[in-house]
Amino acid sequence: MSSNTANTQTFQSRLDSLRAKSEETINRKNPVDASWDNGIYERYQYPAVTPAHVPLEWRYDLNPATNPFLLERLGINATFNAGAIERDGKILLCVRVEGWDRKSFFAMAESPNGIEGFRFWDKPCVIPETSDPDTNVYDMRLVEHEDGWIYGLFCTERRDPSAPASDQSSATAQAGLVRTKDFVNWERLPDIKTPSAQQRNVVLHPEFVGGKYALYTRPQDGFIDTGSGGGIGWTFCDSMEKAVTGPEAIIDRRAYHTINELKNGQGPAPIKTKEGWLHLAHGVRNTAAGLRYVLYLFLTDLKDPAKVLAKPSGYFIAPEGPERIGDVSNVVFANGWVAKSDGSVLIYYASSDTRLHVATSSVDRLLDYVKNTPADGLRSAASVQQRIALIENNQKLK
Ligand code: M1P
Repeated sequence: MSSNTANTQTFQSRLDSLRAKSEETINRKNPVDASWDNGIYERYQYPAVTPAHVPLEWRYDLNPATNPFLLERLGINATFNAGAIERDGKILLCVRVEGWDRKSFFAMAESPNGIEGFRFWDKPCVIPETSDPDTNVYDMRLVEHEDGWIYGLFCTERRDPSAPASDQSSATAQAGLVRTKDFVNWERLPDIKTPSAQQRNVVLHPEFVGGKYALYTRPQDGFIDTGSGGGIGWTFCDSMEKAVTGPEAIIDRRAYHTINELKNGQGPAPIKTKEGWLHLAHGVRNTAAGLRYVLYLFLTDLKDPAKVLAKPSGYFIAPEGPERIGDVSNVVFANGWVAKSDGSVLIYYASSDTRLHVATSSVDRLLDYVKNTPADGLRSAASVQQRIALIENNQKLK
């Protein structure tokens, strides 16, 4: 047998095995994780989208003449922080895909039920650049606005132009903007301008408020530290084609010794319910082991989405078990969820900047959780009193 024949056989059998593994991952059933039961939401046994879901055609040169060893030339490091939307009964995700080269890009993946079977479309999204090219783009929030467009708001990151040549890590973050009707053709609009030095986690409210576009922002002085930025901001602009916002009012303020003492950010656009706008956000605190990112919920007024009506103490989702470990450990982050017409809610959260999970709940359960869970007492003594009230009420049931 010539060495060429041997190579061809190895190539074909490896390719068959890679294809079989890829299909196995995509077609894997994803049962509820029975070991998890807090009544608020279900977790699932497997992540919904992993690097192994990314098509082989995106990673390997499949031509035996140019890649005889079938090397993975353009590997995928992570699939996480996805925007989400329902279309024709299917769930579409705009996934943050990160290559081995550290660059993130967006790619659409779809599933018939939003729990399993996520398959990427043929090619990643092509996002046009502005005259000031993005170095990195990530964390798209998909918002179907009442003006008829689907907007994608994302973070555009560039090197800090004021950094000396010796500093190759200082960056600036701003809110990039695209719109689409089909998730294939993306029209790039100018970056959103706000009064703040930097922005991340900017989200469009799905309805006009007082005839204007309304935005959740996250004012920040620097790339990592929010500095004087006090929390989740709220602002308006007249147009999305040249979005220049007014001042940012802080609607959900950071507070000492809480889950969001260091920073926070709006997750996806809020869900409209009969009792108010339901918000999913992330909060960050400092620990001896580094930053810890968790998710929390709050409810705002239907007529005035900037007015907080209820906010439970503590976190809603925190990293559990293997979710705790990854590229940036001890992180959960969410920028996509879907409220279905049957009242169920699909929540897409990523763990440790590495892979994407789904959790499920319902609008009714989430509203109950948000309205009836005690607010943060902000002191140990107040927390003890909350627990004693709970215990004494339960004792009366005996
Ligand atoms: O690494 C954790 C997260 O860090 C950033 O979030 P924030 O802007 O709140 O600090 C984002 O880069 C996010 O993508 C990432 O998951």
